[in-house]
Amino acid sequence: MTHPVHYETDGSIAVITVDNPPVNALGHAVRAGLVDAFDRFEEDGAAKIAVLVGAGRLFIGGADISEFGKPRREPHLPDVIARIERSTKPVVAAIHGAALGGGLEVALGCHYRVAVAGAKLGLPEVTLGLLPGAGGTQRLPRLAGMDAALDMITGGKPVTPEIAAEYGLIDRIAPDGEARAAGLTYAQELLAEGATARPTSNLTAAPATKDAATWDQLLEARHPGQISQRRAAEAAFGATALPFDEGLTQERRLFDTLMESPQREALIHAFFLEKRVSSLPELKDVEPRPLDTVGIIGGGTMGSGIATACILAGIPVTLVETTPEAAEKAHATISKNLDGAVARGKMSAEARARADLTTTTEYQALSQADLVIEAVFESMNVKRQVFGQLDAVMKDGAILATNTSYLDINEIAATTSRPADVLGLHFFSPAHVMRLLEVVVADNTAPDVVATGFALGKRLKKVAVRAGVCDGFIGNRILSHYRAAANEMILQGASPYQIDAALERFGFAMGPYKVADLAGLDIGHATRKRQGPRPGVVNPDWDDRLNEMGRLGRKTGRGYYVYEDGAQEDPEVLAIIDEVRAKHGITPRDIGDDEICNRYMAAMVNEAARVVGEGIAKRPMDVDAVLLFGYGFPRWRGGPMMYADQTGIGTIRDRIRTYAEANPEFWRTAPLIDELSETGRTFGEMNQ
Ligand code: 3H9
Repeated sequence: MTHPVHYETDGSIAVITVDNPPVNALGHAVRAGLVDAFDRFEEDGAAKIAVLVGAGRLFIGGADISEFGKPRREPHLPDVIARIERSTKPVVAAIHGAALGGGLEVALGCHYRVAVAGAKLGLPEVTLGLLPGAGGTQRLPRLAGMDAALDMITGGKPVTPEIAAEYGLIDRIAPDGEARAAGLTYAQELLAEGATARPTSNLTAAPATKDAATWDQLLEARHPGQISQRRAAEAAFGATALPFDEGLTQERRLFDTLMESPQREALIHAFFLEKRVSSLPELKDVEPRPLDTVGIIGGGTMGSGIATACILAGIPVTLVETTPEAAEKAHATISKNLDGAVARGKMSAEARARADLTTTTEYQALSQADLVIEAVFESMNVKRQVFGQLDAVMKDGAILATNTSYLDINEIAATTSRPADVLGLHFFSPAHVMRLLEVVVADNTAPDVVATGFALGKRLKKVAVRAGVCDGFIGNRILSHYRAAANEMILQGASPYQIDAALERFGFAMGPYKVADLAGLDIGHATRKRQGPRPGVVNPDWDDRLNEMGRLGRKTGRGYYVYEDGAQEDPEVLAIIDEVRAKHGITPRDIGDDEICNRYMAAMVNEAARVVGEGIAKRPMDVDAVLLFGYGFPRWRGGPMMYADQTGIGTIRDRIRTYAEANPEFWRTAPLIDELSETGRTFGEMNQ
């Protein structure tokens, strides 16, 4: 292996390059290499100034996250940065691409900073459940002042060179170009000026406008239940309250507390699974098919959203609708979505001008498409018809995909003469916004068709997860089960509002009844009718009543909530629920928030374990990804399987057994839960 830190000289300038692909992470060899390089610079009489650069596409992506949780090896990053800052000759950081986390902290330890236009500079540690632990909380405030530093440290979002320059975090911006050249130019100028070493730790931080207690309250309100943001602010306030060294000691202590926290474990799990779920061992050597043009059938919300997602990724789209009016309407919807993307800075005006969208009523227009995604009404008869027409017009080797959310894809595939070319691509609404894509593999789907599904996911910047065929695939199948557990709690005495509030406090973006209102109560109603009676599942008669009353949720202004000045609770709904309880002879009991969360999560984990046990999801992390990226599961809890591991699978099993006393048919433990509880293995171990 070549050494990941190079030292060379260019006249009187030492150029120190971090070369550790793919992101120049500060693993052990890099840290040791940096200390050696800066020792050498100190002793190199010919070198008067040093330029630190990163090889490849960025400066330094941060500490090596894969080392977290393993025994620490010297030199530690704070000591490496102290070594750089202690250099008696000036050091310039020349930043391109990104300087993130420990990468930015290294730059802060340098004496001068130049960033190439377009670079991202940030401290994203809080998004990993951590805080900047290599002096970032002490050096950034000394350069940028407390207000800007607190924003960056607790928000975790990177800033542009322009903003960084405004904050005083960098000294200059180099126009487009190479970091090395920008660093050399700046170093030459500094030499000519006779510039000297300029340790950031010698500076004094401009005080914060708001005090520490106010920041703490603000962060608790902004990130309820999460600890990293508050600890990060606490550390940063050391920059004005304490001498530099004591501030560093406090930072380290708080960093270590976070390193041990379950939230850190969950957030780093979420970071890695975003990439890992789409790497499937069985597809390692499989080449995807070409993917230059996409066809879409149906221009409703889903079809238009999928078309928008494809165009945003630069893929030409041909969309087929049944009538010219419908085709025109779809065209208008997609155009509006794209204009919105330009307004939000998600698409350039040039890319908007190049957007390649055709809407038509002719299936024949799809004859040369590489992939067609059907997004029509959820009826097997309609799908049969569509797939028959596609089979007739599409070229050999093209892929026929369905966006169905529950229909049997084997049955759909069987209606064509080419079942190997058929798969499910299940998008989530709005399809150009939601990150999740379930790639549903039917019995006869060819491996290169699956690989193309994942390739599409990558191009659309989605988190693509493999799922097998069953009613609801991974996500909607599990959802049906935990929704049933919530309905059981309503029947027993909880109100929908209490359930929503408890689960929102747990960390869900929205409680299940607000979600139901958003999706439309008619949708949930239709699903239940289709599924028919299920063992142990209570029929929510109140929901039938709300449907009959035309209370379909947000779209009608009323559902579980009344939508006037936000979502308001409604006594009428509670009265309907009371009537239902009375009809069943149920005396409501008090159900506390803990019980609500425990039951809901037990139902979710139990069904998820069945989904994994049956091979619908290949690995527990696939379930975590689906719930995190498609169902508003709190990222800092890492997904239901991570939650189960952290809670203890035996504890979840015991809870299920307790709930089973009243409803044994619904609360049967999944075989995998029994097996893991008995062997002491975890879901996490199954991911290895
Ligand atoms: C920190 O710094 C703590 C310090 O304050 C204190 C320490 C004492 N480590 O995203 P990509 C992998 S915390 C290890 O596709 P891009 C990634 O998993 C750290 N691995 O590239 C992927 O692996 P694979 C703070 C990492 O060009 C591969 O590299 N830093 C790390 O689209 C390529 O990644 C962050 O939070 C890492 N730090 O984007 C930055 N980073 O190929 C996190 C990436 O096997 N990283 N990998 O799937 C990022 O935001 C992006 O990766 C980055 C590059 C913008 C850097």
